[in-house]
Amino acid sequence: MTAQLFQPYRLNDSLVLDNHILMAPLTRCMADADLVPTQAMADYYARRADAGLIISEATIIRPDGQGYPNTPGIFTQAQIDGWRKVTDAVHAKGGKIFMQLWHTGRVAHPFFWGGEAPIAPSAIAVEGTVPRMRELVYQTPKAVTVTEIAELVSDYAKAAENAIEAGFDGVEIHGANGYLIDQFLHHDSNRREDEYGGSPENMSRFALEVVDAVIARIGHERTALRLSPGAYFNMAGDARDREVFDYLLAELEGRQLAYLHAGIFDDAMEFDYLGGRVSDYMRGKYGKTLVGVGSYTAHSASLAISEGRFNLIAIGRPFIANHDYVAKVKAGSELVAYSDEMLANLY
Ligand code: FNR
Ligand code: 8K6
Repeated sequence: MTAQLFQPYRLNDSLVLDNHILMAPLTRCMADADLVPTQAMADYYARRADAGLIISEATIIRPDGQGYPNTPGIFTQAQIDGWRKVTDAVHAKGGKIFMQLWHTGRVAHPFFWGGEAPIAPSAIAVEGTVPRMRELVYQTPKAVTVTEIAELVSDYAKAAENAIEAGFDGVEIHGANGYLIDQFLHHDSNRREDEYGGSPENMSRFALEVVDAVIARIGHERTALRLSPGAYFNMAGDARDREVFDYLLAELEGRQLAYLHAGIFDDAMEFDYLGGRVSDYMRGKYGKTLVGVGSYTAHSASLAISEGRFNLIAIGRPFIANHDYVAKVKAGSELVAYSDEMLANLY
């Protein structure tokens, strides 16, 4: 039943994956104090090199993008060199790896970089406190100016260039899960009245500028994007968000990305304003390579792929619990169940 998962998949002329299973991006908060990847991280990723493609944990493009402790960066030479050890280790075992590029926007906390307020499309705070550091209350962000938006776009492109210098096979722009790019795409967090807010075209502008700047720097074959049309994390949904994503997905269809990736924890969740599941909504609007995700097993993913609901599957938590996930599924052996305590170490 799962045999087709182990067939190669052609993303484009320059990238053919050995199988249909991607390791989902998973924040582990294990970089060193300078946000440099460690040898333990290189070993952790190398143990998972038989995934068709590894997507790295979200990696911040600049200091004010940080929202959690010890998340790695890609804006200093030491970080580039640290990531080079990771990509060399993965490539030595025949694997492929993309870097996920991240700015957390209003979910950032100045505690981490010693600044004043975080930045976001509009001055609207997310409620609550930073996970694992509950003493840090989220602050009201400062609305970015148009000049600052242009700097952000150029910082994403520079981060993509740095990722290629560090040996990555490509990048996945993190446009999902309520972080900066997603904050422009939802009415809950974007109340702007300039050319970056108010209409589907304006609300999609920042996401498309980032995508186009990254494509211009490293090529469309090496550029991917993750999106969360369904608001579920750090974000409230709004029925008007639907037309923003309708517009954005139509624009993306013409851009020859390596792939488009859904951002959701459980794809059984249904969203009224999307008419059902996130993956089904995205499939309806986007005909090119789509990566499904969210509480799938190899069996349920295989079924979904055979039904044409998406093309590739990303696996998250089971890959934390089983470094040999691909080999185990292939052999039909039993998987270790994931539990949150496993986040304490990098095995
Ligand atoms: C995540 N997820 C996530 N997503 C993302 O885009 N960037 C990230 O850095 C992270 N980090 C992260 C850490 C941890 C501990 C978890 C559990 C999840 C979401 C992840 O990529 C995936 O979408 C979900 O875990 C759902 O897939 P599974 O776990 O059901 O296969
Ligand atoms: C310090 C931890 C850094 C975590 C980074 C982001 C991923 C957190 C995953 C925790 C699970 C959150 C689940 C939210 C699902 C909401 C479903 C309605």
